[in-house]
Amino acid sequence: MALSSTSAAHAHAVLLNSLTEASNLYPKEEGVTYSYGTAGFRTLGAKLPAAVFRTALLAVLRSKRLEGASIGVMITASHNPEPDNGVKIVDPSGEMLDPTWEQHATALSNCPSTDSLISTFTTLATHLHVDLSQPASIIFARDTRPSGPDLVKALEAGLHAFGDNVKIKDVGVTTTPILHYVVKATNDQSGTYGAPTIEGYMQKMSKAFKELVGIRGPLVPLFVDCANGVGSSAVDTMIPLIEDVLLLRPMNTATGTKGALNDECGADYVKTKQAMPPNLAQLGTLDKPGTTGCSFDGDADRIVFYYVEDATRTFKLLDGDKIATMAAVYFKELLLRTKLTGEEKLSMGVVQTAYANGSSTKYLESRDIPVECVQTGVKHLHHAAKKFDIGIYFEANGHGTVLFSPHAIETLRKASPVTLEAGNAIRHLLNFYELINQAVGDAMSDMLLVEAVLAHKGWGSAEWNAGYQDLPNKLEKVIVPDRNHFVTYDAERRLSHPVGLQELVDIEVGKYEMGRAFVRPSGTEDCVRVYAEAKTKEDVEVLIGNVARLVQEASTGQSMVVAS
Ligand code: G16
Repeated sequence: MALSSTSAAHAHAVLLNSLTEASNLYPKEEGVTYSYGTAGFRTLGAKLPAAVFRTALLAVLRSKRLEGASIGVMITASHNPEPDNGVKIVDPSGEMLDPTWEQHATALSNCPSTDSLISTFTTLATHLHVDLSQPASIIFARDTRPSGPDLVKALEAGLHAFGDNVKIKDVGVTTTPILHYVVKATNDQSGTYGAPTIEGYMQKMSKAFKELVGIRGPLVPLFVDCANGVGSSAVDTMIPLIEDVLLLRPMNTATGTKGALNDECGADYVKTKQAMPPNLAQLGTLDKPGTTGCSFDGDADRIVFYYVEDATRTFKLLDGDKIATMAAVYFKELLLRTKLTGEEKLSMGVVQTAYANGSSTKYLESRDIPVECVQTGVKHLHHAAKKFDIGIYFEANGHGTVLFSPHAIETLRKASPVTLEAGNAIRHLLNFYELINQAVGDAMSDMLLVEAVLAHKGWGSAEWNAGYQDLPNKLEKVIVPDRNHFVTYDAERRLSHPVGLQELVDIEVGKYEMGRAFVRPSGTEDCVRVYAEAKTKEDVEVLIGNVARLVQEASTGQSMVVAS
């Protein structure tokens, strides 16, 4: 029943009063500026309560604007060090927050006082056509960081301030991709995506994985470095569901040990250092020929694999590029085998970022697989991948997934296979669709995707790695007084600011065979990232050192002279 205008005004006044009281308990610290970046707000956990409280307000506005659709809120700082934390909003489809709303999150979080917060909130509600009397639904979760419980309190304070027309579901301590899945499944009107629970997700994945492996199992056991993070609970849940086809051996599961999260372990460590976690190396975990390991990051949305090469005893990394290339070549084969033609023919492409190793891009292009380069950040890759019927996107750091368009699913489900082989290929593709998280990259589902493809190919890690050789490469962090002075364009491959720096980088890059380097401000840490690759390791070391020095000089205002 519609409220009379007097009671609507009264309800509005009560709401603003309640928000005011709650907000007074979470004042914004002076001198802190929040920016909704690559993956939401990220900074020291101790500095975040005000931003989390205000994120609750925006999440409720978004849900009300979308007629009560469930919105997700994840409290995590993923790969960042343990004292950091973060918060991000998940849209009803399970995807990242609509980018046009990011500025509203930033605006609310930076209001200096409760008065300005309430005034910005009401302005936003009007401007965004939000009916505040609408119900809302919020689903949230957190990772294992020590600052998590206090941030959950801040979030709940914001949500409870709206009274009982906000439905709240706490998924608990879980991984980021599980939260994305639960949000997507909750909003799925058709009810076909899966049960909106952790168990529902695990059942769906394990069933598809076992069907894909079939008589090819049992597979070689796999060591899983959980980064001492929340991924360890997801691995524990998965172990009994698939142990008859694949034994998972979890490592680095010390979620209760202070300071252990992401410390000398996890996907970011392995990718950046190009080495396995020291404790795995010491234990000789991967010494046996044919043994493979993988590392999740702190919230289990990234994965990289590795093994020790028999002949040379050297560490070999299989990163996001290697996952994308193997998946692309295999899905292309499956698509050919379906024999679908005409309107039923499905398109496929790969989306990468500037960090993709040059060899991976060449490898895909040489196989006539379309490749697109976009800026860092899952939201950009996800968006670009949706252009294809089967869109494969991975960042080199191991963050990614494979998206199937509604057209692809409908076509595969309705197809009448012309041969047994075509029928099998269609069945496999549909099982991969069930296995792979369609909302966001998930270390668990990507791990099973890799294992299933390897099983189908009859490959071990060495055969997987043989596709192409990575160009030697290196990634470095440079701490600068203000990373916002670094502005990029061309999918972050070039710099427009500081003026003149790009020209100096170009000159440096030009000195090395197959050289490439770029500079970009991080969206999740207070630093500038420098990437370089070249034909030899020695060249990479010199190139990255010189570019990092140029970045330092530019950031401290030392004169930049373009040498002739
Ligand atoms: C987040 C983003 C990724 C990005 C990474 C590093 O990952 O989701 O897309 O690659 O940060 O970003 P930047 O270089 O801008 O700091 P995660 O795993 O930390 O959520």
